[in-house]
Amino acid sequence: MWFGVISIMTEMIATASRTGVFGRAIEQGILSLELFDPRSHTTDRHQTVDDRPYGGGPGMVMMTEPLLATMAEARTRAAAQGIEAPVIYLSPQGARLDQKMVKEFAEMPGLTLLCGRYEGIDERVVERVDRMVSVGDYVLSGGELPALVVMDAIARHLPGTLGNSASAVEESHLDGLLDYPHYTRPETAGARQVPEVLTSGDHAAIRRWRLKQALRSTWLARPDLLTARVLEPLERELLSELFAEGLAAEVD
Ligand code: 4HQ
Repeated sequence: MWFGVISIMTEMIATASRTGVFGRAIEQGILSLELFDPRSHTTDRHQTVDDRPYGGGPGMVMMTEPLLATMAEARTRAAAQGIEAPVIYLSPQGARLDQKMVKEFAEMPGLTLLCGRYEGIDERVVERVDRMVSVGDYVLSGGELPALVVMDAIARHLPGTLGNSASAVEESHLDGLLDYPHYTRPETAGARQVPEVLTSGDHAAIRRWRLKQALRSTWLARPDLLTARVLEPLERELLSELFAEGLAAEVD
């Protein structure tokens, strides 16, 4: 998959993209990333990309010309590789990113992520983007972190990445639920023991325990996720058990 990122802070994207699942996906050629800086589409000595808002008020607004020229450059670069990469503007006014959207994006050949700074971008550029995506209801100082969030979540879904092979299969029956608790060595840490079932070697029992724990933490932290979900008979049974136990964490 091809990612183009339009940003006046390309170093932020470049640095993060060298690490973790993302960095490895690039090394393996599963992902390619191209950075586009609107400052390279300015003509003045100070490489100005922002100006004062019409109507007054605080802060600055990113100007149309450098952004539109950069979008054209990104489109040309993608097209040269036979890729169509719709432009997504990261904004709190966008549709909230969720796992369904991530999976949809992961099916696409490319995406161009447009990162704003200051108070945002001129509305005439907003009119030219294909979609707007938000990573949550809070205000950040730029779209770079949201762009990294979007790309990281997508990267895990691309065939061949670490996130894909192992967890994708497993995740299918836990989709839409919060994660179950994880343990590693030592078996005893302080006074706390690893739940016995996990060292039993009984894989069916482990699967059942994990599903039950996932249902428990989802019910406690995000009940809205459960009401949005069609529950399997086993899931109903495990939830009933949990309620009967008063949602206790462990029944040793
Ligand atoms: N931004 N989800 C960029 C955000 C944001 C979010 C604020 C985006 C500032 C210029 N983006 N503007 N939340 O807070 O995507």
